[in-house]
Amino acid sequence: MASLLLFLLTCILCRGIYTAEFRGPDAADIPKSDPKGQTARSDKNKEKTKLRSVIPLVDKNGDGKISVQELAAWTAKSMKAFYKQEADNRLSGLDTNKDGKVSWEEYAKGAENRGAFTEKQRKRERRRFEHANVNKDSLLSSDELISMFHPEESPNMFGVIVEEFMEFVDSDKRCFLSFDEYKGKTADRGNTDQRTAKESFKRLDQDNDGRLNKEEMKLWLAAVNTSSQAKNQAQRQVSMADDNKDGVLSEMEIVNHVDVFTGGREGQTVRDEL
Ligand SMILES: [Ca+2]
Ligand SMILES: [Ca+2]
Ligand SMILES: [Ca+2]
Ligand SMILES: [Ca+2]
Repeated sequence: MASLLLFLLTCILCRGIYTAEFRGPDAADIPKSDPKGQTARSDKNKEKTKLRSVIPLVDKNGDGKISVQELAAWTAKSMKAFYKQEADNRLSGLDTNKDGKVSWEEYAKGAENRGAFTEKQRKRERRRFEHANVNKDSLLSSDELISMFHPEESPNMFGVIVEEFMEFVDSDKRCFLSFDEYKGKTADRGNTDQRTAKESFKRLDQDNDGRLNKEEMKLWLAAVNTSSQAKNQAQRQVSMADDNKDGVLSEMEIVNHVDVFTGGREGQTVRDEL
């Protein structure tokens, strides 16, 4: 369940961050509307102004249009900056001896302080810690710490996460994931219907033997990492806002579809595609 939770959290987090990054940090402070609807209108105008100010930063080749690639790169960059900031904050909380790194003892102490750190969890976290510690100095740097909380970002973590996941879902302990087991984990909250689950399962089942082996499960992880999600999201956003169907977005197309970039439903389908 922890890994599934991780997938869900990642998706939810991404939804929030993508839109927050594009909208700018203080939009949440603006009241939604007043009885005359004037505040709502001025909200929209503020969001449009912010969007306009971001466009030149996204438009890497400076041709005045935003391509899927430019949008995806911007989104991924924003997400990664957020992960880095998050890891720096966590590090300063965990690093009790102030050497700028997190030892296993410091990490475990932090988990204990948050409450209910069972022996099983300790074992699992320890295994993650070992894999995240790329340079094997027994300490996690801020960059290595990202792998603990966002293992989908680091291919060196895929093996251990698949192990964890299989411990939870491989009900018949055959080291393969059947469609029923997969469906049970992706469709159990009503967010993915049977048909979508079947399609995504088929995509992952590369050797077509009707079950997922560990290597195929790693593809699943690769599909939820920031770059993949950013690419999917950028494709959807461009197709939703590209009024003249030339495959890129002009400033006017972006501003005319402010909702596509500043909130609402975008990101909703990320998990459905897994
Ligand atoms: Ca461009
Ligand atoms: Ca330390
Ligand atoms: Ca297979
Ligand atoms: Ca266009």
